[in-house]
Amino acid sequence: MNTEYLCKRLLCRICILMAIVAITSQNSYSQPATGSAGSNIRLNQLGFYPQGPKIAIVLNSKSEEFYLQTLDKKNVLVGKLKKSVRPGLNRSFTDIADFGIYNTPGKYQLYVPGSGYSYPFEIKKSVHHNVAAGAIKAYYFMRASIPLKGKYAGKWSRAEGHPDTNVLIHPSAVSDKRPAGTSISAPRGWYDAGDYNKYIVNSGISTSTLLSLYEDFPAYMKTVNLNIPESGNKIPDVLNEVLWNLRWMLAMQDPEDGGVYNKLTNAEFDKMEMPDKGTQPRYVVQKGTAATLDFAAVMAQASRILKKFPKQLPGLADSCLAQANKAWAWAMKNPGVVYNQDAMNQKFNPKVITGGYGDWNFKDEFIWAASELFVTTLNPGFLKQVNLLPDTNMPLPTWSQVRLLGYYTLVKNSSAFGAKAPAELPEIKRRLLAFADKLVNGADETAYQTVMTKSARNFGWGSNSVAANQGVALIQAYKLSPDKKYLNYALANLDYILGRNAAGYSYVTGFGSKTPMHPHHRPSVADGVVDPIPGLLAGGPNPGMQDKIRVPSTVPDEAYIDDDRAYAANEIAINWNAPFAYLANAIEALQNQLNTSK
Ligand code: 9MR
Repeated sequence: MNTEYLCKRLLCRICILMAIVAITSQNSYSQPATGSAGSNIRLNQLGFYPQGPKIAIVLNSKSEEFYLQTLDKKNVLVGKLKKSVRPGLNRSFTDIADFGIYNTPGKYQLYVPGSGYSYPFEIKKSVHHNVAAGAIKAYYFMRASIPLKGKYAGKWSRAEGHPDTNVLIHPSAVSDKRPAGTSISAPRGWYDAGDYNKYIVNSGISTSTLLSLYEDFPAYMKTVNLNIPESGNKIPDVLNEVLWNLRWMLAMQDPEDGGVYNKLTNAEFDKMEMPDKGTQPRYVVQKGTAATLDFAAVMAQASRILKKFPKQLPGLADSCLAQANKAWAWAMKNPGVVYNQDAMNQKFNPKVITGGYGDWNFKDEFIWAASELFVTTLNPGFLKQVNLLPDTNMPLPTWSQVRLLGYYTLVKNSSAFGAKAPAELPEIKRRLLAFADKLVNGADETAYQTVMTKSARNFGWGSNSVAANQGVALIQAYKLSPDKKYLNYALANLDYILGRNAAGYSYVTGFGSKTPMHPHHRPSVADGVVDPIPGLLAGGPNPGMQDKIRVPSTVPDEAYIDDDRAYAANEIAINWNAPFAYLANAIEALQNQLNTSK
């Protein structure tokens, strides 16, 4: 920061302070007629931390000023709107209302003459606590093989679906000991998304992201109570929830050879009906290298985390590590087994047309699994078998690209390595910070002042998970090098998800003033309850329209529709909720730390 910039900031703050004094002494202020709520003022619909940044975006403003008001319209601050440096993805400039200087807790709204009022929001400590917990509780609602009781599920209680105790070995998955038609038991797990199938590749990144949330913020996560059946059993609830999926995953390994089946699935998607109505035969389908390595990574990570609970979970950490080792050994022997659903369907019946999660490149899965196994065992042999730096790319994590999950794990656990630290470690740390710098660079020039809105390329299928995963990457950088810019831009992406965006939605069901009411999610559609299951992150803007449902605008960040047929923009999924849950809880944990360290 240069001195000129600092002086300008100081001057601006003094102006705003003077305005606060003038207005609070004046108290009631004459108002033009009420505008339409929320229409042109985009902000985090839940609110802001007292000491944190506070930004709203005003579209098509005719005013140069904004007013921060109590809900009975008393002004507490007037500020100058500032034009965005660059236009948005729709080519229009926005106006930015920065009221970060105001830090008195309470309930407020923004008013912009000619534009109207924002949704009401709060300034308070722990402002994201409930949505952060809700994002994890959402997994309880996604559980297979258990009835959801009213005590935990409220008006969304429902019967058990998919017991999965009689699962057939699909012809693509036979082995000597498990010929076609053999039945195995693989109950529990989370439904993947709007559908009722369970996919190992997608479970891998989702389960690991929630495990990392606990691993990175154990003290805070011990305080998050989810009111689930296991609550109070002396295991933190986030881990209780993870265990529901982990125990299913453990059953997806062929004990004979260590290979892991890609998925447990129907041949065809269920209808838009409640889970207990879905009674088609269930299959485990073909083993594959991606599934097996993702499994190895998750089990290795789970092993070192669950080891801390020997009394509550006797033997489980050891079983996880044993199964991780077996999976690793299978993958070393079978390093290139692709899951190509179309090719499989040429050869076997029944044809399986549920989600593919097909991946053709396993370099990243090898890096991730080797990193987790190394960190858990401190046996450098695992890392020697992979190339940790195959190129200079730093790809944001997705279900098909997990390299950075390995880097995060190596970096955050590096103090335990001693002489066993891999030679690549300093370079990986350097790249992680360079990646974070690249993310934040120029975000302040965008129309929404976020990393997410820098590029149209961020807006594909599940775009909201891109915003969340960018936030996770920034939190990793912040843990490595506590520069506030990383934390603030992580928070800005959370603001994006919760309403500071072009479509004007808080994209999380049940949290915010304008939220998805019709997600592509079978229970939410079929349960007869008006409100969808809460805590679910909608996929988000995606101009691709792979579902053929026309979105109201093809401008990338506007391409969203709240329609339950629109699975390419309005489905929900475990791999989208997980980085969101990580981001929201991490921000809460870090804000608490900032408060207590004062
Ligand atoms: O999230 C997946 C996305 O990256 C793919 O482009 C898309 C098409 O293959 O599939 C998405 O995953 C879906 C999965 O295949 C089945 N369950 C629902 C998932 C979310 O839409």
